[in-house]
Amino acid sequence: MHKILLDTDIGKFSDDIIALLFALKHPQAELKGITTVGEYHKEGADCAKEMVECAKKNIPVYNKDNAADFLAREINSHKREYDLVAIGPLTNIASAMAKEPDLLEKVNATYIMGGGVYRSYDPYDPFGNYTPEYNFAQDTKAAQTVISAKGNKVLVPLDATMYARIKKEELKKLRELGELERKAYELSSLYLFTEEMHDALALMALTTPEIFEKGIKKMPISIRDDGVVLIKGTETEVCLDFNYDKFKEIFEKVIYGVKT
Ligand SMILES: [Ca+2]
Repeated sequence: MHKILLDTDIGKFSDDIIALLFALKHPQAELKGITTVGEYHKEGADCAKEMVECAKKNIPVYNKDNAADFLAREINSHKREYDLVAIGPLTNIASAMAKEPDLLEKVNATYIMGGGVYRSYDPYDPFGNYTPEYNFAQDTKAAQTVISAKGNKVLVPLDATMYARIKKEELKKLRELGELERKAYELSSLYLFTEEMHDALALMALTTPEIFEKGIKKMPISIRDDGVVLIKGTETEVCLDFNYDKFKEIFEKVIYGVKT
């Protein structure tokens, strides 16, 4: 069983909601805490609480104001028991590291959705500019702190996540399933919807790394002051490529299936 701490900017993006649904439904995943980050961290915490309630689980939810304390305390008292999955800007993780500098060495691994290695720009830039990926660009200092830290880190960048597409039309299926799935669909429609399941793919790097058949590479990584990923620096495992059919199969099984 994977014991997971999920740090998410769920208050802005729908793919975080689908990722949370994935974590709640995955038979080998046990969510031990959710922390929210980013500009909409308060709305995000409310949204996560609604999902947790619908799933009839008892999972603590903290927002940016108290996330660092929770993460530092929880990880410190469960050394090497947890995996940390960060699917938003890395503000909370860096703040927790300010309290516990060797935080990332006290988890099994830290999974990070962020950046782009060979594709270092955000395809959603409204002006069509080649700007760096959102999570890293939002808090570059935090991203630099996390990426340069010791500990096992697995980066899931845009190079892979841009191809983890699920059509919005297809997700309408969620309305016909249980209460939790319906809630996930309703909440998704309140937020910026992306067909790329960036964040669910980051969770799959933990739960089913075999889908990255060719793609997990140890690379030296650092982050430039504007958020661009450089291929020099601290050793990080990077998921560059995955098998789409396997991704889709797992996505459907977990998201539309019944948790056993
Ligand atoms: Ca996110």
